[in-house]
Amino acid sequence: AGKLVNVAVNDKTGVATVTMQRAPVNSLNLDLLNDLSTTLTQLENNKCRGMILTSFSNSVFSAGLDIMEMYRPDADRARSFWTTLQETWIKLYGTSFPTVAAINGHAPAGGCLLAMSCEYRIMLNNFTIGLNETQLGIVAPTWFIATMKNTIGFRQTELALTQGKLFTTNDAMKIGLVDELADSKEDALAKAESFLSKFARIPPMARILTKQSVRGKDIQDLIQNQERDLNVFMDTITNDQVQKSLQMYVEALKKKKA
Ligand code: CO8
Repeated sequence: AGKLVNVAVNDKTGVATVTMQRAPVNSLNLDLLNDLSTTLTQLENNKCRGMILTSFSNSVFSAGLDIMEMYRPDADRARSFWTTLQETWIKLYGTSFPTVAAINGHAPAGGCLLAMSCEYRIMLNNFTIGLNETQLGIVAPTWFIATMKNTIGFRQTELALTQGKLFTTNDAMKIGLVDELADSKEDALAKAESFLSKFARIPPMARILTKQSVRGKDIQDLIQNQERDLNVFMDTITNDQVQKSLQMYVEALKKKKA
C-alpha cells in the first residue's frame, strides 16, 4: 500500500485489516486516497478473503474529505483529487471480497461514505456519523446520495441529507446506518471477523455476482458520468459562495481549539 494505510493480513482467515493512518483525523487528501485506491487494487489481485476498514485513531474514523483540497484549490490538483476519490469509491463499492467498516470514531461526510461503501458497519459508542455536506454549504454528489439510499432508504436519506444530519452511534443504529454496536476496537474487529466468517459457507461466485447485481447500476452510473461529475465538483469548488462557506468552516474548526 503506502505509508498512510496499513494492511495486516490474518494468515488463518485471509482477512485483511486496512487501517487508515493519516494523523490527526484521516482527512481524505489526494495522498490518502491514492494509498486506499492502491490498497484495494492489491487486495483484489491477491485474492483477499475479506477486508475490515478501520482507523489508527481512537476518536476519528475519518473526518471526510480534506477541506484543504477544496479550499482555494489548485485546479489540476483538485481534478486529480476528485478523480481519485471517484476511483476509490468505484473500487470499494464493488470489491469482489466482502467488506466491513469497524467505525472506531467519528465518521462525517466522506468518512460516512467510506463506511457506507462497505457491506456491513460496526460502530463504537458515542461517536457521530452522517453526510453533513449541506451544513458546509455544499450538495452531496449524486453517488454519495445513491450510496446512502442503498443503505438506509429514500425517506431516511432525504431527511438526513436536507439537514446535513450527523447521527450519534445509537441513532445511526436505529435507522440502520449502522448494523452492530461494539464496546471497543477489539470488540469491533472480532465482530467484523465473525461477520466475514459467514461467507466461508457461501459459494464465492454466487456471492460476487449477487453483490454486482445489487450495486452494479450505481457504479455504472458514475463510470458513465465521471467527467460530468468532475465538472460539477470543479464548478462547485470554484464558486465564491462555496469558498466563503468553506472559509468559515475552516475557521470554525481552527477556533474550536483556541
Ligand atoms: N479537512 C481538513 N482538516 C480537517 C478536517 C477536514 N475534513 N477535519 C478536521 N481537520 C483538522 C482541524 O482543522 C484540526 O486542525 P489543526 O490541528 O490545524 O487546528 C485537526 O484536523 C484536528 O481536528 P479537531 O481538533 O476538530 O479534532 P477533533 O478530534 O476534536 O474532532 C472531527 C474531529 C469530529 C472529525 C472534527 O474535526 C470535524 O468535525 N471535522 C470536520 C468534518 C467535516 O465536516 N468534514 C466534511 C468534509 S467535506 C466531505 O467529506 C464531502 C464533500 C463533498 C464535496 C462535494 C462538492 C460537489
